[in-house]
Amino acid sequence: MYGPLILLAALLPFTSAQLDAYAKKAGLKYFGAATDSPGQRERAGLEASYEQYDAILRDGNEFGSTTPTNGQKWLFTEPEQGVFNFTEGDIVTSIAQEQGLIQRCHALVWHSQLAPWVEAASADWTPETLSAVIVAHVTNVMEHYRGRCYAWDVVNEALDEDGGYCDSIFYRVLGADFIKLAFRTAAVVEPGVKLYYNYYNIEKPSPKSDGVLRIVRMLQEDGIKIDGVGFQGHFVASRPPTLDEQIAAIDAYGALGVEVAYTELDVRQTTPVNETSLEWQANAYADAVGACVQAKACIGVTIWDFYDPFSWVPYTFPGEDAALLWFEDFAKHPAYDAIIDALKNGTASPCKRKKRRRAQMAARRAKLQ
Ligand code: 9MR
Repeated sequence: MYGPLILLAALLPFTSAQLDAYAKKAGLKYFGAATDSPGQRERAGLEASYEQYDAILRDGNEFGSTTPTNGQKWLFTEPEQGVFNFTEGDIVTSIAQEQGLIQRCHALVWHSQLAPWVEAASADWTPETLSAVIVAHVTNVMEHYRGRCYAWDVVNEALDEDGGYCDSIFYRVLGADFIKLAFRTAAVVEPGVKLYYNYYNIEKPSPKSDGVLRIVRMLQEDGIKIDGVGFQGHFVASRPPTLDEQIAAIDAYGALGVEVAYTELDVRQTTPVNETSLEWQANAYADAVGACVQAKACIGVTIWDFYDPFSWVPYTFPGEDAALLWFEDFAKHPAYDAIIDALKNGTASPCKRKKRRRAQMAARRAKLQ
C-alpha cells in the first residue's frame, strides 16, 4: 500500500534536480553561469533587476558556480594606476558567497577591457616598469579576492588564430615573459587557487589550440604553476566543434597534467531562430557538455550568463542572438533538456532529442498564439 508513496518520495529529489545537480551526479564539480552586476546591465540599457532572473541564478540546483562577466577586469579593478576599486566584482562575489557557489574569477591580465592608462602612448613602459605594473595588479586583485575563488583566469586570450602571440602592450614590451610573470606572481599570492589560461577557438585541435599547449609546456618547463585551461566555448549553432574533436582537445591538455573547464559556453544562432537552428544549438550544447562528462580532465561547465537579453552576442554579432538557455520570456531553450541528457548519458540521444524538441516547439507555439 505504501508502494506508490515510496516511489514518489524516491522521485521527489529528482523532480527539482537541475543543471548543477545533474552535473554533480555526472562527476563534474559544477555547472555554473556567469552573471553581471546590475550596474553593468543598466549601462547596457537593460532593466537592472529581474526577479525571475535572480530566482534562477540563486537556485542552488540550477547553478553551482558563477563568474563575474565584467566586474573583476582591469578596467574596473584598477581604473587608475594604484587606485583599486572592487565594487562591481564584489556584487557577484557576494552572491556567490550568500548562495555557497563556487566562484571562477575572471580575468587578471588581458589586453581587452584594460584600463586606458596601461595602453596610453605617454606611458612609455620599459620591461621593468610594466613588470611592476603587472605584479601590482595581480597581487592587489588576488589579495582582495583571497579565499573566494576556486580558480583565476590569470591570462586571457594571448594568441592569434594561427597560434602566434597577438599584439598587445604586454607582448610588445615583455614578449611571452608577461605570461610567465603573471602566473608566477599569482602562484605566490594565493598558492591554493587554481591558475588558468583561458581562450576561445581552442576547443578542437588547431594551430591555436597547439599554441595554448605550447604556453602550458613553456610554463611547466620553467617550473611555473599552471593548473588549468579554460575552453571559453563561444560556439555558432551551425558549425560547432564535434563531440570527438572536443574530447581530443581536452585529452591533449589532460596529457600535460592540467585540468580543463568550459568557462564561457554559449551557442549563438541567426535570428529569428527556427526549429532547425534550435536543434543545432541543442546538439552543440549537448556535445560540449557531453565532451566534458566523457573526457577525464574536464571538471566543470560555465555558461556565459543564462538569459538571452543579458548576452554579449547581439552587441558583437548583429543578426545573431538567442545563445543561452532561457529566452526573453523565461521559457527554456530545447538545449536545456539536451544538456540534462548529456549530463545523464555523456551525450544526447538523437531519438529522445527529436521527440523532446517537437514537444517543446509545440508548447512554445501554443504559448505564443
Ligand atoms: O560578456 C562580456 C561583455 O559584457 C563585454 O562587453 C565584453 C568586452 O569584450 O566581454 C565579454 O566577455 C568576454 C570575456 O571576458 C572573455 N571572452 C570573450 C567574452 C565575450 O566577448
